Amino acid sequence: MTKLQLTLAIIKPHAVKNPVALSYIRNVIKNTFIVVKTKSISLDAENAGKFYKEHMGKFFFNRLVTFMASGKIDLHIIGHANAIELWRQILGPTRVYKAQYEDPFCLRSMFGLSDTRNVAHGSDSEQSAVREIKFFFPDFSFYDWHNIHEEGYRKGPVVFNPNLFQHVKK
Ligand code: FUP
Repeated sequence: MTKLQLTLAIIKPHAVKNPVALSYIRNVIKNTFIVVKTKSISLDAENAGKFYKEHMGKFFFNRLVTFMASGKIDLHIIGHANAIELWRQILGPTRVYKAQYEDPFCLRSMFGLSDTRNVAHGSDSEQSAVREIKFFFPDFSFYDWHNIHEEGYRKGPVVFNPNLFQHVKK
């Protein structure tokens, strides 16, 4: 069985505030991926800017940073054999109007409000996933994940703990 790949999912503020969107997205996540860690935080503008530093200087940078600091965000480290690509496929295209045209049932089509308020984030490569997971979960050990935990999550049994919104080994 292929090893579990990890990616970071971020549910953005407008989706966290919308109970219908949030419960739909959470169901998709927990039914499709192994949820390894979950936390909810408020990001300040400084850290939002650091997270999106590759977009510094772009026309939408200030809007993006202000938006990401406008309310709570939910962070999930999620695992699947093809986690990075699969989560981005479930999200759909970055731009919501493009998403609605090309893929009407992706998350961004159904719950996106604009190119900035586009529901959720997904890491775009293994390298980004490592950087982004370390950014938000500095205590998460990739060494322990690969050497101790991954096999147990992959082979199971695992159960979903709705209070933690995490899968846990049985
Ligand atoms: P993605 O990898 O799908 O998150 O897309 P990008 O890295 O291109 O963009 C990162 C974030 O910038 C998007 F999630 C939202 C924001 N953005 C805008 O606000 N306006 C744009 O025109 C494009 C992106």
